[in-house]
Amino acid sequence: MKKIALTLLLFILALSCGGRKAAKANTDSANKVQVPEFCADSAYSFIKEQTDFGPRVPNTKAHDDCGLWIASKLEEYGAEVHLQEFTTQTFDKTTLKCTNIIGKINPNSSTRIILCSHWDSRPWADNDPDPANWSKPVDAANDGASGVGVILEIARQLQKKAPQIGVDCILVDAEDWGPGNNFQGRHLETYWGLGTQYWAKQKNQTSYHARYAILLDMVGGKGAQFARERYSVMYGKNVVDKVWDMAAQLGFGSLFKSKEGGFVTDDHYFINTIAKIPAIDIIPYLPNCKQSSFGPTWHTASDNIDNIDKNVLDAVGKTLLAVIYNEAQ
Ligand code: AHN
Ligand code: ZN
Repeated sequence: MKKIALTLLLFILALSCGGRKAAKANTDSANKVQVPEFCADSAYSFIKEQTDFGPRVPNTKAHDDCGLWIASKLEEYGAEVHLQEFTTQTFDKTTLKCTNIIGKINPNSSTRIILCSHWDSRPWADNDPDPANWSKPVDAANDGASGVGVILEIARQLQKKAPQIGVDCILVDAEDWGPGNNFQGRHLETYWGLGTQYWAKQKNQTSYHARYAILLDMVGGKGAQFARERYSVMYGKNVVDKVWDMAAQLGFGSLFKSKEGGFVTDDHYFINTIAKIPAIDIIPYLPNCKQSSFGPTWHTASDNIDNIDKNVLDAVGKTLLAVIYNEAQ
């Protein structure tokens, strides 16, 4: 019975993506950019597979099991996988056993770009309207799994059609164990992005370099809109222009707004300041949303699979693949 259900699911997936060429957004004859193949159903199923493990909070079995699953998917799609294990201390003096998962596509190419996302879940839904949820971990379908899901689907597509450049998928751990609203002490940037800080310091011991990095953070929420985040503009304006121009050319200008957003302390901040690689952040900016400018489900119990929108995944995935295929050696 289970096997039949799985076969049926794969069949539906094949029907929904495989057959038709993705040319819908490209009917304008003046538009010379080819819309790459990207299957939002597949990205969605990668998100669901992560949330099915349970919240991926560091120091839990769900976290460790999901990390191995992510690594196995990158391997399946032909990437050279490195697990960077480390321990780190949080603002509340918890010691975490963590892993950054690195998947290198075209490992021998000297010209490289980075796609980055955190894969851990926040341990507390401390922005939930109901205080009963403040101590519960977050499913993190959007704030964690969405970026990983889009990157895994990009890796799957790159195996079918190789890019000219190398692509490093860097899935960082321990981004989201930062202090919440009720924290009494001073809020430091370094409380966030612990996995990225570790990766960037290690990187500085090597000769590794990348042309630029693109961080995907909460790229699947219903009603998402992406503005030009300010640290991204400050450190990587040409990369922001490249990505936002491509989105507009593909017909996704209603999601990728040309206005400026706020300054966000996120993984890209440490790639810029420690690793010195220009890094931008694709992150929602909804200044009129009363729960959070990151969207209504941010750090709440509602950040689950029901609030993921395939159209948002589709826009982000196609835009990034088009940027990657456009990049020359
Ligand atoms: C702060 O709230 C300081 N930074 C947001 C970074 C973040 C948390 N991204 C996802 N969750
Ligand atoms: Zn978060």
